[in-house]
Amino acid sequence: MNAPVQGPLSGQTALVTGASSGIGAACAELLSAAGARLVLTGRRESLLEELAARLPGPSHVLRFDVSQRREVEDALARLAPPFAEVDLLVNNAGLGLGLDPAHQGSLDDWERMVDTNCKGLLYVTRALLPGMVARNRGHVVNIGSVAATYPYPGGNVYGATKAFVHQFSQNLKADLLGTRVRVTNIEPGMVETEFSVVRFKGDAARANATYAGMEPLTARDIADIVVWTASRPAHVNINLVEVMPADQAFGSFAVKRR
Ligand code: NDP
Ligand code: 8X3
Repeated sequence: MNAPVQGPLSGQTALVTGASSGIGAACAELLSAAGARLVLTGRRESLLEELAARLPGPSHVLRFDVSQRREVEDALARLAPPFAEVDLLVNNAGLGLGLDPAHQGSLDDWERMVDTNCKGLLYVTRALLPGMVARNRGHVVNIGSVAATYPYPGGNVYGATKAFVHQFSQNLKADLLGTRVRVTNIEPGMVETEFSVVRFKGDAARANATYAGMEPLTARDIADIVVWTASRPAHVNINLVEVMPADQAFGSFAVKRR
């Protein structure tokens, strides 16, 4: 195993869900460079092993599907020292599926988004939070989305799952008052990752078109923010960070004229 790296997060253990690609992988890289030991989770174990091999510091791979409650509980219960005491949980695993209007949307897709983005985040959080409270030390960083606040056609259930993340983050903060456990919700706009390939079910041309002619955020831009929030002094809680590319903004209200 790699030797620990000296940095602002030295001695801390960070668990990242969805570390096999995109924002999660970038978080793992920057958190490792900042000194944290990493628990890398996701379903694609081979990608997690490749990531572990290129991290500068120590890490442990844990394969589980966040949407499967027993899998989550069993996997996290197997964590052994020095990885068992998680200081920083990055709830990043998530997905959007489709952009169909609600009356044509796939219920299967909707269920998967709810099971992953909402229930999965709850399973992991509920499993790790008691330890953080008992140690009176910890930080939950949720990856929400601008879609939580700003609706767009076809965003229906994806946006609603991220609104859930937004509200749950704030309610967590309320429950954790009096403890030294922090809660942060980071809400990005367009970030070029595998997100759109997943949303359009492998249609690479449609995914690429999403970012054509503009400069999206990178996964590293979001990981930078995660490391920044995690390395603030223990008495500072960054509640919410909303971030967009300079090339993205809000639309006006749509009006149907007859
Ligand atoms: P990617 O598709 O690149 O990464 C998604 C990650 O989530 C993968 O590592 C995947 O791992 C993991 N994941 C998905 N489903 C599950 C599951 N059931 N169990 C465990 N892990 C799962 O996309 P991003 O990096 O862009 O997405 C990360 C987060 O950022 C998501 O929550 C997304 O909603 C959010 N976000 C993304 C934006 C963007 O524009 N890209 C903007 C705003 C928010 P594996 O397949 O190995 O399980
Ligand atoms: C992903 C960004 O704008 O496609 O959360 O909803 S967006």
